[in-house]
Amino acid sequence: MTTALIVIDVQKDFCPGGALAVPGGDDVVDGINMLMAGAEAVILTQDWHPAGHSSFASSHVGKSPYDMIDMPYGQQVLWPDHCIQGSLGAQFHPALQTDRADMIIRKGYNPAIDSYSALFENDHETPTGLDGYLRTRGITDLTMVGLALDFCVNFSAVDAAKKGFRVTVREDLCRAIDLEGSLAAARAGMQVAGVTLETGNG
Ligand code: VGL
Ligand code: ZN
Repeated sequence: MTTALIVIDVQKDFCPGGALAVPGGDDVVDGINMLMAGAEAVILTQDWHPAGHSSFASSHVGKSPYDMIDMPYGQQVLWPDHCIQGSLGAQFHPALQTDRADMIIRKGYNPAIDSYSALFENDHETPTGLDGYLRTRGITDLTMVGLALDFCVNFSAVDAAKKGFRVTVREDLCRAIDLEGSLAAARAGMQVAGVTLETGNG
């Protein structure tokens, strides 16, 4: 059994002052650094959108951030422009110990599809390649932390559990956006998928 720590989207744009700030997003950085220090394998994900990405409200006439839209792959929340490739906001939080990462996987680069999950784009079928990477390294167990608990952490945890990994989400090292009940729905969905939700010592 080998466990990897998956650090999801701890980027400037998801921290206070950023374009899509998650409340308390930067509070998790120190605890994640401590967890990384003792981890067997560390993978960072980085939300990485081209300008004009289809998940941005600004790409749709008459739409505002947090509106919903029907995409060919299902419903999609529209976001403020965020994590644009090469921008300052797409950088990792400056205090995150990125040197500990074995791999950094970028996602959301396809202009037509959003990608919350570290394993699949939002059509739930286009792979990012992370599943193969983990398997070829013999990784069986995943601990997930980061931003946002109800979007990218949630989608990543559920997809990984469906793929047969044993997944634990450390809720104390995540923060949520919580749009219209999205946090409660995410917790329920993760539990149904067999994800273990931990709050720290457990
Ligand atoms: C995320 C919304 C849009 C996340 C990424 O990291 O949870 N949320 N892009
Ligand atoms: Zn995004």
